[in-house]
Amino acid sequence: MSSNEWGKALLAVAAGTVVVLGSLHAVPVRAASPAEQFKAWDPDNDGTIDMEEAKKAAVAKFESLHKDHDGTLDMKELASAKIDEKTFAKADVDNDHTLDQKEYLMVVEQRFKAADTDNDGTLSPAELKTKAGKALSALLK
Ligand SMILES: [Ca+2]
Ligand SMILES: [Ca+2]
Ligand SMILES: [Ca+2]
Repeated sequence: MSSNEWGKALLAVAAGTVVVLGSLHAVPVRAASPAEQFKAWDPDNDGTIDMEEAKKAAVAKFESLHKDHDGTLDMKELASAKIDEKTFAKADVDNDHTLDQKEYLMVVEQRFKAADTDNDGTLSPAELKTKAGKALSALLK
């Protein structure tokens, strides 16, 4: 599937259209729909993601990226988290050119706050769909 098709699919979901991922065929591992994804990050099922829930998901992601189990992630391991060099450099407070879990969670915290546009301490599905919300999602999934 081309990235263009993905973009269209995401737009359709954002517009509230029901997209049956299966109909896009030939996806070897079926990706979770945004709604399913949201549910997975909202274990208390209150319809919003709070900081604790975001950090829990982020820790799970950190563990899954953490293939060599040395306690830190380098730029390469962080590829799917979409952390750019500038963010990386800022988050790497001990300057060892890797992010440990604490440093990773700092980025989560930053992006969470950026995405929480109404400043109520939680993220609604709508807030998660914003640019900042998507940047946060990349750290969680
Ligand atoms: Ca929740
Ligand atoms: Ca570091
Ligand atoms: Ca909010």
